[in-house]
Amino acid sequence: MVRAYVALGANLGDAAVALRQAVQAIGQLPLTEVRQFSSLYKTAPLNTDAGNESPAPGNDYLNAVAEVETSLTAPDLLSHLQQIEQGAGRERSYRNAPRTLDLDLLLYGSARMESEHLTLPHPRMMQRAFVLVPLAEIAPGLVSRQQLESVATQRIERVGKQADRCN
Ligand code: A4P
Ligand code: MG
Repeated sequence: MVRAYVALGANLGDAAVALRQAVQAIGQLPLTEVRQFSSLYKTAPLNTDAGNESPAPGNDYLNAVAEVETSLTAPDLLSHLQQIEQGAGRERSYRNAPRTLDLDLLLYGSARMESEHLTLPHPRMMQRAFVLVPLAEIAPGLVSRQQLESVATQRIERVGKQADRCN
């Protein structure tokens, strides 16, 4: 089993319901268990183009991070996550478009890889409070104080605590 971290985000429709349904769906994937699910966080929309996260127009997002243990390979896990996105009615209209559900694979054990479809660790995770704050909540050893300070200007507010164990 490999420990992996998945970022969840939504800013269309009932985002809280979308995130809760998504973590349930992740827990039902083959060879996969959800170990922890962070609080939900209300976050200011960021334009994530060019690796330079800046404020963007649009609704606030809800974001969270889940810790899973899986025996799926990283590409298989990503492909299952994309199927869950599709099931939530996501249309890939354009980059950074508002979305009913976005699932990004942040970390897969200590794997490092860069392929057409999958880069690990997720290349922009360290620039995003909406990833680092919920990740630090459930895996404090993975995020340093300096990393949190570097995203401290990005607006983020905790809105709901989840049960620690979801399986
Ligand atoms: N891909 C490569 N590596 C990965 C990985 N580690 N995890 C590829 C997930 N996907 C990975 O993703 C584009 C392609 O990245 C996929 O084909 C996949 O094979 P996508 O989900 O289709 O498109 P996207 O979500 O529009 O792009 P991306 O890069 O995931 O967008 P971002 O960078 O995640 O930004 N503001 C707030 N506050 N909260 C948010 O959640 N999210 C975004 C989306 C923008 N602003 C936000 C938030
Ligand atoms: Mg994505």
